[in-house]
Amino acid sequence: MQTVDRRVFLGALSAVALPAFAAGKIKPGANSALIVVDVQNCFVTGGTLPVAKGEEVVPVINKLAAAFENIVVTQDWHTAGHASFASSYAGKKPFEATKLSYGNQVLWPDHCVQGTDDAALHKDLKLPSAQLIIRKGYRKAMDSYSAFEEADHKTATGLAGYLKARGIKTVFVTGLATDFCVAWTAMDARKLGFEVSVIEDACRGIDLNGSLAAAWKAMAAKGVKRIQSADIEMA
Ligand code: VGL
Ligand code: ZN
Repeated sequence: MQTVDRRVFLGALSAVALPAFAAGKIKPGANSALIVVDVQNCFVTGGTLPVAKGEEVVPVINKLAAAFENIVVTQDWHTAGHASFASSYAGKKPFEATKLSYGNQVLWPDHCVQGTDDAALHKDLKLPSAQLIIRKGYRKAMDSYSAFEEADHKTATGLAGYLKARGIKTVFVTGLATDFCVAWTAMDARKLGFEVSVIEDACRGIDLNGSLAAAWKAMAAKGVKRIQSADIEMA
């Protein structure tokens, strides 16, 4: 008799435990925004600065979009002859670094030049409800990995003001590349007072000299949460 009682008890317990687990998922509300960073042709296979498996983020982000009322998209948007291009300096090669007036700058292949197909959003990215596209890195002399502040850490893009004016308190960052534009965007968002999660499987990294592990460590130190797309409750 005792055994039977215990089974009944365990059955009742799991019946309440299951819905409780589902309710533990994150449900983004009106004060949350999804930020989709640089999902552009330049950063996927066939682009000028391809991130390994960069295109794999597209279906993950498309699916996540249904859970968000507010979506912001960013585009890396450089001039020709941009200060972040190795080709702008005699004797410099892509992936080397240099010092510019605002600090250290990794030099990249020419990429995401304004108005080119390379700079266009990935054709399979389906974000019809996105409300803002913010372009960055458009000043010839200054880069901007972050969607919030240019590389001098002073010049605002206006994104923080936009989000705050609309009552956004929490941002979920996705896109390319985890260790550059995603990480800088996430860390600046923290600095500007937002709650921040990076959705890991909705991002891919460049990983230049250990930059991917370093970025996760730096983000954790700033209070950026590392979550998975499965942690978000789909509407
Ligand atoms: C990015 C390097 C250069 C990025 C942009 O989107 O992460 N990385 N420009
Ligand atoms: Zn760039």
